[in-house]
Amino acid sequence: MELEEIGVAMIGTGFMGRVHVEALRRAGVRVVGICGSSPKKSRAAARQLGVEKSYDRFEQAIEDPEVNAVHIGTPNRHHCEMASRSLEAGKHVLCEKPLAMSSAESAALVELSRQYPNQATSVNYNIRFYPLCVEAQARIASQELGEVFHITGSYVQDWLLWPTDYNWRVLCEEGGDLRAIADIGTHWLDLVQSVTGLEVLEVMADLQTVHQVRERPIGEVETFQSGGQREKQSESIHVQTEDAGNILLRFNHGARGALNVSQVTAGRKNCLRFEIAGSHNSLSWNSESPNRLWIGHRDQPNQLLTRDPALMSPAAGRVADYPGGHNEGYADSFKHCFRAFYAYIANGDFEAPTTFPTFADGHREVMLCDAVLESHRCRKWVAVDGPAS
Ligand code: SOE
Repeated sequence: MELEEIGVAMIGTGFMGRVHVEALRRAGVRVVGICGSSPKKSRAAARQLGVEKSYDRFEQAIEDPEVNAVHIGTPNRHHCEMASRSLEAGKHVLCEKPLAMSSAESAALVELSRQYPNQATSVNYNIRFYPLCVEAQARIASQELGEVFHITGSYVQDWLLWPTDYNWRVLCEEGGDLRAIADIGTHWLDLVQSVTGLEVLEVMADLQTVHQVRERPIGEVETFQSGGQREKQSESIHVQTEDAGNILLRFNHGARGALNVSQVTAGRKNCLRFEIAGSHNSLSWNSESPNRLWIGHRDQPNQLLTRDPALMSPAAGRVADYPGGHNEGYADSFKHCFRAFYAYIANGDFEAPTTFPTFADGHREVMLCDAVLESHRCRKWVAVDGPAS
């Protein structure tokens, strides 16, 4: 199947709906229709984004013969059912993270996807596709760092800093028992495992709910929305999900790590940082200045590599579309993730190795979340269940 023949239905009209539609088009993939939580929202999104069809109901999207693939960008509680029904309807599926509300659900999705070997499935860990993250991966694979000793870092944001900040993600019924860890912590965990090739085996977690009561505006609130919503009428709600957490990590091959996650760190808008210390060099990267990779040396001056296809490995060059000095960032990482997914579908060899995060990776992240929650509750080290992906 040619890339231009592939049609996509986008489910979800919030922040992710907009980002996916734009990135799909930049990847050369046609968006056939969009579906929101009400016919009115579907119509409004189709109009704003210039999408041909608006679906009144999810069923219309998966029954549409023009649709080959479904993108799911809804609150987490819908992921499992929508992904299952899309697979059963014969569609390829790309789902937002976390893949499901529980590891029972994500395991069932992996199992179901095996019954449809000619349909591709992916979970959107887009950060893997920043060029300098691929560069870090290539340098580690070529042994430039030597043995990896430890991996530290954080993923911090401030959009839920105030008790008047609210979004569906704070409710466990909508997003799952874990919030900050599942929403952004799993991005970091997926990224460092993909960059280093190591796997997290055990975790020791301490979670923190800063605001046990939040003010929920009457009406709807978008991710990252602020300001106006505080003037709206609101009601107090009890919050059980965590605003922040610290996790000690044990990887295979003896590597150790530590991760700090927070959605209440003033001034950090959307900041993922990692530092990887190896026996020869270290590497450090920050998503808020994504076009620079710091390379640390013991016996010579440190280096700062600016993203430039001419100066990076071929693998990193493949996910950099612009010359050095022409910054690429967040939106481009989605484009490259989707490009990898649709190149695989267009190629039609569903036994070929995948170059994008799969449902198995998504399931592994949900199992990591289970271990984090158990560790926090029991105040002890917990092994991550099941085989690594
Ligand atoms: C909200 O925390 C959020 O939109 C995440 O859900 C995304 O995965 C991340 O890219 C930005 O922040």
